[in-house]
Amino acid sequence: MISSEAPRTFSFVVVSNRLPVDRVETGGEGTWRHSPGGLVTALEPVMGGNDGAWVGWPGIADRDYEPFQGENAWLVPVRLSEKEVAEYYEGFSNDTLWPLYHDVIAQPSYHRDWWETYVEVNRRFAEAAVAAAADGATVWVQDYQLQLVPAMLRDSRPDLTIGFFNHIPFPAYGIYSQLPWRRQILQGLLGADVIGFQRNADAGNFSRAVRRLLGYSAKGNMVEVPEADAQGGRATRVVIARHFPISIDTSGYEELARRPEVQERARQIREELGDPKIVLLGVDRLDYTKGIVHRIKAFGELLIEGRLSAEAATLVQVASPSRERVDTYRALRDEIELAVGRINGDYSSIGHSAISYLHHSYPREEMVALFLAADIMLVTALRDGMNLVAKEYVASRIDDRGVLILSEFAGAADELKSALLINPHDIEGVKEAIMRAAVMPQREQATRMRALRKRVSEHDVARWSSTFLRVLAQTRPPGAPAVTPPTTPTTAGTPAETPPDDDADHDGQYA
Ligand code: GDG
Repeated sequence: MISSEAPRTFSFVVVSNRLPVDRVETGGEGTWRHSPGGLVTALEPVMGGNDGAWVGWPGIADRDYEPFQGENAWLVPVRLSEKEVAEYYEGFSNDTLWPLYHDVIAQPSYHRDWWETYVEVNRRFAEAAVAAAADGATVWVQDYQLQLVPAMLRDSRPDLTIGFFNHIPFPAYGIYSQLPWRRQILQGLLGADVIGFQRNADAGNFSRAVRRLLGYSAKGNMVEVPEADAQGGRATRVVIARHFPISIDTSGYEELARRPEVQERARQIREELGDPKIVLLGVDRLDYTKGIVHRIKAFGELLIEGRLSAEAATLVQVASPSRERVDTYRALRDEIELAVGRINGDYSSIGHSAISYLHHSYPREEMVALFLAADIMLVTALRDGMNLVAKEYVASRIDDRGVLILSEFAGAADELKSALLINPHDIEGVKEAIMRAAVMPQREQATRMRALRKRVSEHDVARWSSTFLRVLAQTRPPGAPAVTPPTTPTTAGTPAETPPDDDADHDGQYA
């Protein structure tokens, strides 16, 4: 049947690898389930106030779904075949770009056929976005899976205002330049009007790659892209490349932490753990960038050396299942479980585990109860764009208690300076930080936690999206339809367009 209705178009379009809903098929019945990830929470307030569409993959291969109205946006599912999931998503995105952009902690795989599929799939996302975008619309493309989309959009629709946000790090030139398709990716990104990064150092790495690989001028936050003008003469288009550190729905976490049933659950968790003196906590997707093995090693050595006793201290490690079809992730799971098994074999007793290892996902209420139950939060990422878990822990500690141990290689370290900052590769340093946290006086805990909470409450996710969209709006030609940034109740009194704190040199890089 051919529909006589014209396809709907929107003045604001988000494009991300995944839709904010998952398709669940059980026994021939299909339903859409809201997937409350960080990006969904970040963009919901913006979508709610605008005439918005969201383009993304619904999580099931080889199925066509019609666009439909979701809670806050018109949802446009993009079809991917099994082969495309294997080559574009698990292959090029998760086994080439992910390890490369995280400083080759794992060896990236370079396959030409994966690259070709990445190009094809990026084109499909771009076409779906073009079809959904009204004349003069704003399109916001998310993350490393879709780096070619900005230029594809600009080629076919010069009327659009295009933003891109990279959720993961952008590596130093010496690493980035390994990529066989390094110029194509830069050209793809430079189709945007504004390219956002988590850290100042990421933006600096990007600008340096542009200078060295394309020879364009890139000073401060501005890249000058040479273009032909309408008469075939030379023109320059300015692209803004700068950092916009992402954050969380701070007041949502505080609200959960205030609930009596969540506080009761926190007490219960400690009881179930055998009422140890110190509860240490790690919460991560099971990923090699998160430094889970390093933290288990540090904890294990403290037990071996007798500096901590298994009766007095328990480590709870939530490792939520992730990318289980990629070989490196399977190998990591084995490595972590071997390390946990060894320590538990040596130090656990009947009814009490040295490490409570949980390979599950939990509802957010349970996560907040865990945060409230934990005296020490361990974020030991070897490289991380931001690390939202660090911010969630801080937001949940409405009692101003607890100590955050935070890797300096996580983007969050640029903002959360009152945490105990560590180098996760330095196992002795991690052990020292754990011991310092274990005996930290209540008053010092409170001073540090108050400073951390202030930062996270003044810089929440609504502020992140509104800052990005305001900078993007400033690049729009006069007369184009405006996108309304969300209101930021938690940041009342702070102008949303204030750039994030910027005390690092723009060209500072992590080699
Ligand atoms: C990428 C970048 C950047 C985890 N397990 C459970 C659960 N989670 C939630 C956490 C947090 C989110 O997942 C993970 O966010 P992170 O920021 O820590 O890490 P990535 O998944 O790697 O995210 C990262 C982020 O994008 C945003 O830009 O910060 O650097 O790598 O919200 O709480 N949530 C629930 N149950 C779980 O078991 N409910």
